[in-house]
Amino acid sequence: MSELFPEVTKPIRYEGPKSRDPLAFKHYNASEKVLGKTMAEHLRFAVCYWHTFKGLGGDPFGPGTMIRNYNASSDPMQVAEMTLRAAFEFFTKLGVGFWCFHDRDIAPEADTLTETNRRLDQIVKLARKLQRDTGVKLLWGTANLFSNRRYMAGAATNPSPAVFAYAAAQVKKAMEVTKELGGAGYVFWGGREGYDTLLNTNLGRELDHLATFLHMAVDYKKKIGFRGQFYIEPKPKEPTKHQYDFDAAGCYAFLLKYDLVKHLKLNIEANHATLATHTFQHELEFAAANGILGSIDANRGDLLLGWDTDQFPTDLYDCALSMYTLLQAGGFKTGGLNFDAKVRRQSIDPVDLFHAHIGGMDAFARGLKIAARMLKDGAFAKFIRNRYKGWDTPFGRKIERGKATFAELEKYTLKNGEPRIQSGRQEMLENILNEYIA
Ligand code: XLS
Ligand code: NI
Ligand code: NI
Repeated sequence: MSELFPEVTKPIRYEGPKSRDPLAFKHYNASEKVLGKTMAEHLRFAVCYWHTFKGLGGDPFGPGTMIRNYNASSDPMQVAEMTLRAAFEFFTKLGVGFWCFHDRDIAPEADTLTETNRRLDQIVKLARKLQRDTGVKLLWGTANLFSNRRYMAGAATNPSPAVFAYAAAQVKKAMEVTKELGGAGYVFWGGREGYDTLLNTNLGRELDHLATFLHMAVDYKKKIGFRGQFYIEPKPKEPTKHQYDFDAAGCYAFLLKYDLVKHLKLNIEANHATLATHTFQHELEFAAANGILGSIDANRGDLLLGWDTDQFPTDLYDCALSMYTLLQAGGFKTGGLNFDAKVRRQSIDPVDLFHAHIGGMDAFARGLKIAARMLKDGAFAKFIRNRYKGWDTPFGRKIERGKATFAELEKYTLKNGEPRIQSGRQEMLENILNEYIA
């Protein structure tokens, strides 16, 4: 097979902000240090397999528009192999350190589980070799528990224990291959874990089943000695009307209730935050505040469309504010920035995949640099510290420690009268933020 990306003859290089070459980085300079770490170490970019190589531009109104040379065979396993080779050509030319996949993205499902697993093993063997040859690593693996018709009513939350069992078998295998490929993590995204109508749903029972499923995965992780981090990926809806992993707060409550919080962190996706009517930064901030910030699916939605459009991230405010929260939380440990994003239906050329990823990587590199400057200057941190300074007085501390009573606070108020209030200065702070973005 010829190369998939002949128009990209050499790896994408950093040329600096003055470059006008659309196939060069203007801001992402992998080895440049920011706050003591290289950009590559901070950002840990990953390319996702499903959109980038399996997505062909189809939408509910029409099939795919993109013709790729790695699909030019009637043998599905040959296609799988050619796709994997094309993917590693892409990772290497782009210069990313990581990739992510679903089991069914890399090897097509067969008629029986035995044959499906055999196919997966065959492709995983090649993936191992290509990883070794290129140095590209696996950020996380996952199982597709939503495409096959058997999962139409959910996987772990299916009304049938036989479907639950099938899903368990699939996840067992997906965890094994993730381990074999040295994956730094494993993601649970509940594609159809939710409901379309409560008229046919036992919500409480389904939630219990989901927790049982995750506990079994935790046990199996121990059993096989897989040391990667488990993540759960919040999303409020789509494909179901209501997903159980609705948002960061909903996931946290679920993990707490079922004693899973020490086993799973969150994989926060920007577009899912939008669908949950939160900002991307809010979701990250909530996860960070509760010690469950794990990894990021980097993309963006379209506020006018209202579904998971999975566009490439280009919004500098989002990139800067998300990096600001991430840096304050200590950065990624096992996680990274996975581009869970797809090029638009009209972007039919293979080179469009480069433009998309270069733009996303540059946007986050700028976000990182902006966030680092905001942190160094400490303008927002100082403002926030000052805003809460009453809590640093003996009076505030006593309340924070839980040592004060309502009666005492009533006494304090009767004595001191009306509290002095302060401006929130939102507009001033927004103006300061704009100065950093510029
Ligand atoms: C879909 C999800 C999916 C997960 C992986 O909306 O974002 O792509 O990241 O299963
Ligand atoms: Ni995602
Ligand atoms: Ni998504």
